[in-house]
Amino acid sequence: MLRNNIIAIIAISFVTVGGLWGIGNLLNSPQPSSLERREGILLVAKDNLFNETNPTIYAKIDEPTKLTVVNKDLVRHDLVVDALNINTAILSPEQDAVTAIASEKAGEFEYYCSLHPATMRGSIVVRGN
Ligand SMILES: [Cu+2]
Repeated sequence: MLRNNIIAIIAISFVTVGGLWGIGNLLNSPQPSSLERREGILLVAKDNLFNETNPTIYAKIDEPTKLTVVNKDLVRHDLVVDALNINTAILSPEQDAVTAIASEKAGEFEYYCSLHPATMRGSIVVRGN
């Protein structure tokens, strides 16, 4: 009899704690991660590519655009745009860097990873308003 009571108390405790834990999760509804809240352009380095396709990035003259580079790969990467003086320096896995695309001139500028320039390169197109 005593043992049954103890088992019941333990079971009720589990239910109570589980319930409180659930309520806690509801109250602290998941916030978007800091990366998701960042406006601007996000480039994710993974599998020796930027955003899977090395996409063309568009920006406007005299309108700085925030550029975040995140290394989600198992190896180191960086992002360099010689013509726009952008260089994140080497990013280890899980590191990120925030910079900006800013240009007074229209044009097409090449971005690349200095460690994997054969596969990780694309264009930044800066256009007038
Ligand atoms: Cu790379």
